[in-house]
Amino acid sequence: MKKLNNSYIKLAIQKKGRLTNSTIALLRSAGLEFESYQQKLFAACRNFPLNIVYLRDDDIPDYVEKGAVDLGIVGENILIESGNMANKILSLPYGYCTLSLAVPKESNANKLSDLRGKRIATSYMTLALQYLRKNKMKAELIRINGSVEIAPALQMSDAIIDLVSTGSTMALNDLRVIEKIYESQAVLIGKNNLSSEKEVLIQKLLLRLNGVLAADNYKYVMMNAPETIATIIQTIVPGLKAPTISPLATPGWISIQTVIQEDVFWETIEKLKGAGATGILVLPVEKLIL
Ligand code: PRT
Ligand code: ZN
Repeated sequence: MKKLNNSYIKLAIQKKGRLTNSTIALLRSAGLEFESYQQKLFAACRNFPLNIVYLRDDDIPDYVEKGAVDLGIVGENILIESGNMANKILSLPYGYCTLSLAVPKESNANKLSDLRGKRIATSYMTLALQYLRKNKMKAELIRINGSVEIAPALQMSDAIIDLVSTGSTMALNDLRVIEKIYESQAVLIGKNNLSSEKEVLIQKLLLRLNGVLAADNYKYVMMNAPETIATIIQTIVPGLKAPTISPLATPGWISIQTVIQEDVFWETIEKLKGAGATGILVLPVEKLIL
């Protein structure tokens, strides 16, 4: 029987599913080199003391809590649903979805309280129960493990609670969302009370992951501007500390280099153009260590 090196940290990721590709892409862009073909159950990184273990997402929180692995990446909904005490360490920018309450299009129900005493099918019993309790609602929850969206058409239920990302599954099944219950995304989770050697390795891994995640939030920008507007430009793009400003060969003109946050990117570019900046050149940032 093959045993994993115990001095390495072990990270469980989804073997095959919605989080797999983004998780592997994130780990690779953090510089980790490992195999990821489908039949593999684990892979040792070639350039970091880390073993990657491929599991079903539902099993990951328990493996982490029991210490079989040190870290895991799952949907936050799965962590909460599992009810276990693994720690959330970092939110990751993928796996976005919303646990939602939906009814058949022709239903008269327009809010949760219209479903008093009715049947609601779901695979997410813990989150659904919390939601009913919080709203002091009595309804019958019916547990279904997959294809929940079919339950109303088969008269198994009057409503469903399920995850929605694009909304096309709901639309295809003639269902309409009436309430949003919980927003989820992928998260990195970890076991409590790890040895100090493992903590050191985890901090190193986090530095790499944070470097990639922070870089995704920024664009590197270079532009030219008349030096008379240098102060205005600095107020529009303060940069990480301050923008780099250097003179151009043309008298009275400067070149400015700085970073812009992705979520305010276009409005910042509009302000820069409005202020008089020209020749704006935008480059991706590969890593950013804050
Ligand atoms: O085999 P394994 O148990 O590992 O995988 P799984 O089939 O249980 O999970 P998987 O791969 O479907 O989802 C993994 C995680 O991705 C989930 O736990 C969520 O955190 C996250 N996620 C993001 C989603 C969705 N989006 C999503 N849309 N999980 C499921 N769905 C399903 C939803 O249940 C519904 O059936 O997709 C359908 C709706 O999608 P839209 O795009 O039509 O709205
Ligand atoms: Zn699953």
